[in-house]
Amino acid sequence: MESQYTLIVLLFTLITQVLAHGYLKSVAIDGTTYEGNVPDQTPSNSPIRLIDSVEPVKGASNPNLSCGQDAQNAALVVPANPGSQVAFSWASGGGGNWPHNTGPLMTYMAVCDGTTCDKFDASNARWFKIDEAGQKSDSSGWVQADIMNGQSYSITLPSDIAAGDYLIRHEIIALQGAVSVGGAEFYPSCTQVRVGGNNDGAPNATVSFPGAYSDTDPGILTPNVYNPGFEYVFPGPPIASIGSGNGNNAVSNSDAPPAPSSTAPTSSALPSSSASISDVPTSAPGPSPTSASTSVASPSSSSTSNSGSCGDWKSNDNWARDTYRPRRFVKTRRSGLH
Ligand SMILES: [Cu+2]
Repeated sequence: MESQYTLIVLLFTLITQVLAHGYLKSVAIDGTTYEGNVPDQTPSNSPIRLIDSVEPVKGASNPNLSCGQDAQNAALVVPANPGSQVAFSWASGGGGNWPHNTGPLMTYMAVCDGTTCDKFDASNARWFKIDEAGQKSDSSGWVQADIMNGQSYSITLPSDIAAGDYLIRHEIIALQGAVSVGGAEFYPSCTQVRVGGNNDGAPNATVSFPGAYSDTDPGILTPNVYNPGFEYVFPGPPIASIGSGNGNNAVSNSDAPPAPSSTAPTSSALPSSSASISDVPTSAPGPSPTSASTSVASPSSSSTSNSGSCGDWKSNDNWARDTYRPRRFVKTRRSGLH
């Protein structure tokens, strides 16, 4: 009898731990949606590389930091263009909304050098950052909280990028456990695209994964993340500048130590309007708050108490949100996310 009870408790704990993590569920490029694969299931045709677990990647030197947990090459390389809109939709391991609300979203690209992306080994990739989103400029919380509320996150591919096959590495870092070294949760994803056009733009610098982050970076070890006035410093390189003058030499001139983005020449290269949160296309208008500040207030305040480890459901009220959440917020959105 007692052992049965123990088993039930154990199973329940395992289930809620899985629910408390997540993965990239789908990608939409200029309005065409490509479903990803449920982690550890038989892969179907997708441009999103299949990972084998919804658990986070831990540790900045983890080889899985490139494309996620034991990521397999995907079957499809899907069309995109310079300036394409790419929208990323995340889900929890249980299929509900993404369960975390604190930490950055960052997006990188890498040329699939010498081959097509369905055959490219991501450990050789030379990555350049094209977007980053952290705290909202109006101090209403993190952009990641909007993902938890069921929204997708959109970026614009660089308008002058050269034609060819690329991996798009879109990543969420969840910081609720990042009060100690190694506590940050990395959720990398890789999507295989073929950029058309006849531009010749290349990035001014590239980095490797692992390599671009350190476990003690101020954006990865964040003991003060829930303190009032906390200002986030993005890890990794600054957003790359893409120019035809950079040429291919710049691409191979890689592995320079990443500069902290606070000291780097950052935002001039990035049109600040290029990134936006948008509603999940399938969501229906509901009786939800239409003001962004109102609807963000509740997730960000719940995050304050959500400082335990991700899998600890007792300190994480999000598991219930995953399981029972009956609706999605639809909200009017303005620019100025950076
Ligand atoms: Cu998690």
